[in-house]
Amino acid sequence: MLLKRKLSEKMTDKPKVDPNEPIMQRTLILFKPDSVQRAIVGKVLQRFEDAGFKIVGMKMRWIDRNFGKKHYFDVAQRHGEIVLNRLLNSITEGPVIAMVLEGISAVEQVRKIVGSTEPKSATPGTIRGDFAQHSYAVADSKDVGIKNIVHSSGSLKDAEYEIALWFTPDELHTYKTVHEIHVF
Ligand code: IDP
Ligand code: MG
Repeated sequence: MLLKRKLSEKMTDKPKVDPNEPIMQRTLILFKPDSVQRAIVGKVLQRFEDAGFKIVGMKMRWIDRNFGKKHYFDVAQRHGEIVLNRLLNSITEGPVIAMVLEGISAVEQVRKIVGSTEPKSATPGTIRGDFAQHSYAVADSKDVGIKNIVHSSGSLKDAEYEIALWFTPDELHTYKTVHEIHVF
């Protein structure tokens, strides 16, 4: 009986919220050159807006490799030089649209909406699962970066670093949306 009760309590446990992490967060999104050139920015952005995320900063920028290395500062260490090189080739092949989104647990929630890194493995219903199908194997065979539509910050710490890299404080805006009445 005791065991049963403990099990059911465990099943209904709410996820533990890290008390050190703010509930309202900002995260960085990049519409990579493949989504800009495929003209699907509006459809993809709609998913974040539908979930109630607020755009607090937005710009279009054609970055160079140096800036790309700053943004992807740990990719060589995590995935190797070859992956970084292909990634720099693809992120600099056209302009990107950078956006800062704000909302409840924005870093984690936006990553859920974006889906996992490889489109072929990304779950249907996620952006990468619904708008792309590229695989590591195909990208490797063509010596190109994987076409996965968007970037989103991987952690709160990364988000803070990336937002400061892409935006000055006066390019980020504070205003109210209807979501503050109906969603938050
Ligand atoms: P994420 O974008 O899902 O956060 P990261 O591990 O941070 O993934 O890697 C950054 C980017 O590097 C990915 O979005 C993807 O474009 C590229 N990348 C990562 N791993 C690989 C790989 O194994 N092969 C090819 N490209 C990769
Ligand atoms: Mg990442």
